[in-house]
Amino acid sequence: MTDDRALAEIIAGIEGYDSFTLFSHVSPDGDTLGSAAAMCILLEGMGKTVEIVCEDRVPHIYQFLPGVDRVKLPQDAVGYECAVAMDCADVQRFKKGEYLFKNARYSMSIDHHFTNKGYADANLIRDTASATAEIVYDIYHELDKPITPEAAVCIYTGIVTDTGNLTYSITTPKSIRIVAELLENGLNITEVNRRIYRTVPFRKTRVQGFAMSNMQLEYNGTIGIATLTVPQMERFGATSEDCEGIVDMVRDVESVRVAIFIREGRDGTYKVSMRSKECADVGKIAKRFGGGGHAGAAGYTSDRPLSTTIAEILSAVEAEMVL
Ligand SMILES: [Mn+2]
Repeated sequence: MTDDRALAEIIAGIEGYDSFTLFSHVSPDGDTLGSAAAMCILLEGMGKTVEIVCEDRVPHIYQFLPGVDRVKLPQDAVGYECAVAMDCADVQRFKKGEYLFKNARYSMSIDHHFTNKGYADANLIRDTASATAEIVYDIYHELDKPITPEAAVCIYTGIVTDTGNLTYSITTPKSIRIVAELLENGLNITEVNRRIYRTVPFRKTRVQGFAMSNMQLEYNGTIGIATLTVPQMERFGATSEDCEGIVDMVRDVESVRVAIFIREGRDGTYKVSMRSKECADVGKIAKRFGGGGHAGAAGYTSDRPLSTTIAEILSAVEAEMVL
């Protein structure tokens, strides 16, 4: 199906139904929440009834997004006529909300993950978009609806969080043009950036400092590895959300080509996150261990002891690295 045809189907779905359940994925990020919130503003502006559903609670840093205080857990949702998945590459991303999605009269998927196979009745998948929020921006234009100041904050948040503040390779001239247009319409980027990047809980700064000072370098400094156990996190009163970004700090060390961060979960398993500077396909490695992701960023869950998990991932990365 052509992209024009897919967009036309999405527009027909928006115009044809009166009530919508929007889905953000498990472990919600700025794009899945920003694009769902922007979509919610658009639909409500058209007089529709809308709810947003997510398996997990909205992380502290995204609670400033307009409307996300209304995000419901799947068990609290009504389940409206039309289900719309925002930034969800597959149905596993809904977790418990999957039955709601499948029971809707009509379903749509709006996404930019190239792995999205089109599981809905209508699928608008653009892997050239830096963020799903960029596609929502296009939907506003297609419907000729003005982007309200609230919607601008949501779209901007989706784009900047998925592009590493407009610096990752997925950033396109179009991403920056959209941001420029939002700025022309009065978006306060200083304020939004302060909320996303410069409003850090003290416990987060402390637990990240702890993880960094215990970081190890392996294989001539080309692999960086940081770990955190539950007791270590408890020392700082830190949650899993406070550990976001540690793997990126490991990646940023000059000699590091592949970064690994291993965090113990409450259930005793270990969450392994990886980043690669184009010298090993970490998505391939993660897949071998039952996880997923891209060549540059991927992860999986290990139910082996910590020492075994470290040994396994180090040898897998070493075997995969091309320096
Ligand atoms: Mn995204």
